[in-house]
Amino acid sequence: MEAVFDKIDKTACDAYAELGAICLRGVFNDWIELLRAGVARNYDEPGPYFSENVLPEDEGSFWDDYCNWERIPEFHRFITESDAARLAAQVMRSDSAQFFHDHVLVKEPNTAKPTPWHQDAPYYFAEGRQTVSFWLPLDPVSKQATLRMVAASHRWPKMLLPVKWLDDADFYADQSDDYMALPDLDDADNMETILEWDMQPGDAILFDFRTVHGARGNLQDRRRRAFSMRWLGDDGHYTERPGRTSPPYPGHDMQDGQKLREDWFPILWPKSAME
Ligand SMILES: O=C(O)CCC(=O)C(=O)O
Repeated sequence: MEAVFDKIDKTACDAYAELGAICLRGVFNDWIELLRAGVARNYDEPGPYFSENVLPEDEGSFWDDYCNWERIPEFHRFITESDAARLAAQVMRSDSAQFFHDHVLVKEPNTAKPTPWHQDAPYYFAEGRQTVSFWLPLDPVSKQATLRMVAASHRWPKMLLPVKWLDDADFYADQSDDYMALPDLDDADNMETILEWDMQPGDAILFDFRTVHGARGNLQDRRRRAFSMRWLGDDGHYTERPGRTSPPYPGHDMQDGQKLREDWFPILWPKSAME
């Protein structure tokens, strides 16, 4: 299954709705240097949520940080001035695109630590039928190191139990029947299709908040820097989870079912919504 496009048209939207993930080629070529500079600044000036996901006794480094776009000018510029908001609205088949948050994920060379299979939705307090994350590699990535998607998993009947990346411990203390355990994706009986693409800087994977995804370690001899963005469409709203979400946004003061507050989560498409 290819699911590779160079623009968002009806076929790309249909593939996104059906598979929960597509790869877009070459859409952000002009922004890579700026984003690399932002990642370097993020490392030098970490935010309160900066975390290392490799245990001290293990080799390599897999760090991530999020919710920094308002203080890192390179991220702010990319999010507000690139085509991302328009592409997000188009692929979600939504009139609007509301920005949720940014996320930087860097795997240094020779880091065996995989990114566990997971869905983003159960970690978030934001949900809806119209959602999209963009994952932009800022270095070339082979299929061995790229982000991998389980096709059509956004339509699984229950969400996966969220886990902590450092040690796979349960993310919420109080688990309810709303969640299910991860099926064995290597079991031939499950017949899941894994979507994975060799990628170049400028390409992006677009995926639904409910699509199951993960990555192998980075055993390449180069870094694997990635910049992610999360967007919500017209039906995006706040939902209660059984504990502190990721990201947490303390003091957000939103109630179940409410649209996310626009002073923290701006609507960036249509452009007129910004005026
Ligand atoms: O970069 C990675 O390894 C994981 C990325 C991811 O899970 C995400 O962007 O939601």
